Amino acid sequence: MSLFRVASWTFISAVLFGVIWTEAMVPHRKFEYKYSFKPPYLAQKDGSVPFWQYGGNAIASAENVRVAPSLRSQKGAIWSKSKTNFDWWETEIVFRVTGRGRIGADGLAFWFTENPGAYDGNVFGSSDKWVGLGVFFDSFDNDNKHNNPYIMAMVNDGTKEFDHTNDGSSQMLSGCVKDFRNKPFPTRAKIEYYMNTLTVLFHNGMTNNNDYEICLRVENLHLPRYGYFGVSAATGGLADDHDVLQFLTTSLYPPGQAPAPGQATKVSPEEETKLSQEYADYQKKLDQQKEDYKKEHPQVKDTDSEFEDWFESDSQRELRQIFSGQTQIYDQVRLLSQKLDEVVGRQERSLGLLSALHQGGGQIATQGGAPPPPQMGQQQPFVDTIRRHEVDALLTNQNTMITAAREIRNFLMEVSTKMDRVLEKQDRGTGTAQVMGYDTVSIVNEVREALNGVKRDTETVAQKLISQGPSLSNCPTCVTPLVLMLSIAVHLIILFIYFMYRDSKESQAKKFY
Ligand SMILES: [Ca+2]
Ligand SMILES: [Ca+2]
Repeated sequence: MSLFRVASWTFISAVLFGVIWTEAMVPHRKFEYKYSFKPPYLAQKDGSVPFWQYGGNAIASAENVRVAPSLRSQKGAIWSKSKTNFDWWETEIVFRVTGRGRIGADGLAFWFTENPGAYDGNVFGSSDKWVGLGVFFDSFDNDNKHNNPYIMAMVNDGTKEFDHTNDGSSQMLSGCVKDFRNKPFPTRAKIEYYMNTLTVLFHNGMTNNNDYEICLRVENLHLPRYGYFGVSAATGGLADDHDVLQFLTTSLYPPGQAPAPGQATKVSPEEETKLSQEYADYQKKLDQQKEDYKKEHPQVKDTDSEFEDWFESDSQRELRQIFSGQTQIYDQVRLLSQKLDEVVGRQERSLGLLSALHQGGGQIATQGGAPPPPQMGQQQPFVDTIRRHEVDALLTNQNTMITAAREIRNFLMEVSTKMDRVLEKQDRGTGTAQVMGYDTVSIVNEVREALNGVKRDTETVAQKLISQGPSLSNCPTCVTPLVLMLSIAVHLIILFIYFMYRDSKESQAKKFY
């Protein structure tokens, strides 16, 4: 009893330890709004994005940041205004790369660097020789290895120049071929840097689900402890729209190192006054803008402008419904394809079993006619035709027919010997008419008898054949044609001999006259 108690306590404590250990491994997460942007109101009315600075050909709207538009040789970037103050982080970028061309250019880059880069640089719209991490979504295949669109990560210590002609293949940490252009839903990337391990996950935008795939993972990586986040993009001779819809940063803290709530939100007095001043200014600006708007559009009611963003237009709703419908169709098609694969697999298996059975059919039949396996399904009746009793019936029939054929052959031989005798007598040609007449009558009688015998035999064989039923009519080894041929041959021979005999008799009779 005590042993059992000890064992159960050990088990419980092990489970508890496991739970605690697993929970202890999960990092504490905190959303970092200063390193994030997302709609609605991504950009304010004056076009600025709070906590971010953008430039080059980038344009920010309430819904997204068009980092580079689909025009030739465009470059743009958006950089966080402040440096991070956390060691580990995860960033989710929701973006769209769309263009009318079958291929596009140049691509989009995610940055985490010691200093913010340029807005019109050489590496996907930002600066070369950076210090930190760049994750590139490279649309254009510069090295002609047919491996683009490609996602890759590269770390630079400020000395290396990006090797565009080889698509950076010799400099990258790791990468994966993933198509991110022209997808029905926005594509997403999750870039995580936690405990010196970089993980890049990718969502291909084919569904609205949360199914990320791993693209790359690099361990023992050392990035600058604090840095700036950025996104840049560039077009070349070919051009895509490069839109970032969301940039969401979360700081990660190992268990036990989570920031205390007070500490996390602690701000210096100067910053506090600055922030409250900024807030007051912003509020004032907003009120001013509202006033201006009312003055400019006196006929428009307040509620309209306030609530119009809460409702979607007919076309937006239609588009959303089409998208959700397509997602459902896609899921169903995927499910159907899986089912079809299963069915095909099962059918192939059934066919294999069936052919094996068919080949070894006789063998199986002699083993006692075991019923076919239940998975034979609809093919069962076909296998049923080769049961033991049927094989037996077939063999009996064949034997009967062989015997009948033998009897016919014996008859034929008898007839032929008798005919030979008649011919011999005819050839001699010496006997009297009387003798000849008597002989002829007896021979004719004999021939008639033989004919009747053949007829009887043929009839019995025919009756036997009919009584065997239709199953044998399909039998490839039946003797029916043979019997028929033989009987026809016998008839012909007898007729031929009879005619010969009659002719000779007539000629003899003529001689007498
Ligand atoms: Ca390239
Ligand atoms: Ca390439």
